[in-house]
Amino acid sequence: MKDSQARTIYLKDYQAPDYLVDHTDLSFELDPHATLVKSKLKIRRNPAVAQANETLPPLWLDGADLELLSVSINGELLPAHRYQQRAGGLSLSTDAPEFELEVHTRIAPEANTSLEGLYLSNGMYCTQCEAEGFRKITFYPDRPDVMSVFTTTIVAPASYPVLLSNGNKVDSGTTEDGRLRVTWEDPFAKPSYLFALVAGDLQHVEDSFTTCSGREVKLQLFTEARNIGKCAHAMTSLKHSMRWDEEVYGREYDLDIFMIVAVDHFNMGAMENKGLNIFNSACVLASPETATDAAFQRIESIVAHEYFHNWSGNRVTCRDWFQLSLKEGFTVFRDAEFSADMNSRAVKRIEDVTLLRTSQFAEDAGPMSHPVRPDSYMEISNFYTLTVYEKGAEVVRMIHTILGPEAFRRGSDLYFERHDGCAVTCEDFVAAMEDANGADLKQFRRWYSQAGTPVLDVEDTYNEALGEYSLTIRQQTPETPGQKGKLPLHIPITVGLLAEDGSPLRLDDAAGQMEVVLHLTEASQNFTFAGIASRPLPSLLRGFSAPVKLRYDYSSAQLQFLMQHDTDPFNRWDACQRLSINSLQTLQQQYRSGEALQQPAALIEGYAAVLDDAALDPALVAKMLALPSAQEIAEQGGEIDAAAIIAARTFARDAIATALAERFLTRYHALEQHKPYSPTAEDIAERSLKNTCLFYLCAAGSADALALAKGQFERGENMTDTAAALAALVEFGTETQAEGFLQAFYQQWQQDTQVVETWFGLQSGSAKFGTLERVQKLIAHPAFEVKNPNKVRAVIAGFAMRNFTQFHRADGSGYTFLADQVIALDKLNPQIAARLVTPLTRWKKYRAQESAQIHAALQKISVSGELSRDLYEVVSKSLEQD
Ligand code: B3K
Ligand code: ZN
Repeated sequence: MKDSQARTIYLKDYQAPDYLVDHTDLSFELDPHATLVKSKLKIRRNPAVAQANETLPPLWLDGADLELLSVSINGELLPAHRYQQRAGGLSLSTDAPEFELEVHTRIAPEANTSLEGLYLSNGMYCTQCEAEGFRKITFYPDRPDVMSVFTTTIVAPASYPVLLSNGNKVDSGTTEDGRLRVTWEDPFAKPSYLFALVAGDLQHVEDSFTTCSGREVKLQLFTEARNIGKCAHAMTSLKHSMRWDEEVYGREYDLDIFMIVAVDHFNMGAMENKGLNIFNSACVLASPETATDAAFQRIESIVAHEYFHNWSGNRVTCRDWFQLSLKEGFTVFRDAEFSADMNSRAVKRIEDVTLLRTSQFAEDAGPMSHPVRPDSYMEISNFYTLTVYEKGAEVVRMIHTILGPEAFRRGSDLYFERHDGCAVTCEDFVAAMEDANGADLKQFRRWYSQAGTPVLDVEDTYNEALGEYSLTIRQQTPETPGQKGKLPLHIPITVGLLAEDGSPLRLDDAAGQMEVVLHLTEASQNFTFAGIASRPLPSLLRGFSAPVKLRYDYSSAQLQFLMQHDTDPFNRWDACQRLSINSLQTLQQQYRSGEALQQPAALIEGYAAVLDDAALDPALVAKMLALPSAQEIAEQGGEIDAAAIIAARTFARDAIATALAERFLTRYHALEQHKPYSPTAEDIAERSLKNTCLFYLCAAGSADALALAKGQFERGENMTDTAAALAALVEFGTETQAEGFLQAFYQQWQQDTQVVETWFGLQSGSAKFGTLERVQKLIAHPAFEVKNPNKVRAVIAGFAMRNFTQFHRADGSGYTFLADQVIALDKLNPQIAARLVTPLTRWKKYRAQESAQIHAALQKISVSGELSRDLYEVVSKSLEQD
């Protein structure tokens, strides 16, 4: 492993830029192998750092993988001694505080497999510049605190009729040699990471939106011709987002046009480039026949997320990349609230909390653990993490809980007003929240700087004579790499109390409300409720009011009681989760001590009651009936014993399936829909419960159940039902049957990229069918493309991250396979390689044998040769725990 890559950048070393760029004039002559990029920059000394009578410092321009053709200042070619090309950029000496710099470079989009900078996807030119991709396009001060007004001219052959960039189209024509030429002007100053360019033979759908002040905005969604029928849902989602941001945050769109482009080759979900969002096709294209309900909902939330960035990210941006959560945490919070308003609030919250508990908590306890605002990084691409995004959103949510909705809105209004057009910090966000409300968030700020998931231990006492009920809550945050001696955090804990008959108690101390937010600020604190006539049952951390692990010794009977009576739907689900986890832990102990596994009676009873409760939202029922994933069970603490987890979970699933088979069948038939597909919350809820029932019915193994699944598969009414039936058939049918259904599905859908991705994922993630041998075959399949991150995610990540059973096969072959894939991918796409290695980073948590095997796989990567900076950072930090 090469360690010259180990350049660490620290937040404490931040310095304001020496020079500003007032105007950026770019021109592109597109060619797959030799694109000519000319940039003209109006540069001036940054007055904020200039000293009187100073010697001007050199100008630094970042650049990577560029062929430098020429450098001119004020129209004169610069002699070679005035500039130096170094690793990572260009340094120029200047003799005036203000000048025009012109740089010509050549780049090869065709050869760019990192999908950062300018590259080709199915013959279409597109860009991805966040965080540091612009430096692969031209030499530039590629940092978010340099904000410039951009003009972009694109020249391309006539076979690329659509030429797009940020802002408004101001000119177009044809060059003397017959090429097309278009010029775009973006009036809003922006950092280089928000620059975008697209060129291709694209179709589009068009709509319009009238803003709250009456301006008409043109909305366009561009795709390759074959996908033009899949744009409607994204367009509707965009219009809903635009309206919601006006109504909830008072934010109006600012340009006359808003464009979205779908591309097949993309490292993540989407990108919020000013006025020209670029999306991974999988996160924008949908039709009922080809996309599942989950895809419809994902599209709605990502379209909203990118749109919301126009204010939280673009108009107000980050000073430096340590502040990434300023835009990402806030925007995730905004999109989560939007989705909650559009769909079922409880279900959205459950999904977000499941992600946190399964993956963010693991990240926070692993070798890459970092605070929401990291202190250092080697490669910023590695810090687009669940901690920065999801925990960051939880931090914003806690501010919302502490201040209340009206005060939060006053804070966000002040934040946008104060910092419009500026590049600012997380501190500026918190300060605006305080200043708008005279609030004190001094201790709360520790959430931004302290890593690790806090653990809360709760005990209670009841004094019958005084009618007082007390909660004692202790907090403790575990040590994380490089951070010892954690301080107490300000943690808002929403609590309700249930009386013996299940009714909610009015809390005298909370002005007769049914619930109260307790502010835990000390290491240990006591909270007393007066006027309580008999011992209550506490409903703690309602709505998951803080991203913590909460321990309270509930009995199974108490959890079943909460499942039925809690007025907080999230906590009803959470009680069910706790009951499942307790049952699964007992089963794991039985497995480890070689005993016969016992029926999880309390869990079956609890599930039966949930299924019998006709008043419960079917979506919530489906969530309650889903056993925690193996990965989530693994995160419960202690040494991970993969075999015990798999045995316990499979046993519990089959026991539930057998015991409740009749109920599942009745509910399945009652939920069959005889109406056209619609992605409404109600219909999605019904389908999710129906398909949960189908899965359990097939798990119980009767031929009738498989026939039911076969019928649903063959009717093919919508992709949600078809894919759910296929998943059940693959998991519980014979191998020959599974093979047959998968073949039939592929035959029908092989022309559709998104469905083929679903098809790959169904196989690689199957506990029974997704063996290593099968995954190796999928990699050799003609539809697999190693240069397409969606395919890599569907097959390789599907196996390594969503197929606990096969990935952790006892011979360790899954680990070696992943190591080999990561080594190969690193040469093509470092960002994807560094993401894919995640399952190997937690080697320390496993039992001795697996731990040694995973460690060996990491070592294999580490000695495989020169690694990218991305992969080097993750692998070296993971091995440092030795
Ligand atoms: N801001 C982009 C993420 C860019 C990731 C760069 N490696 C998408 C988003 O969060 O909206
Ligand atoms: Zn974002």
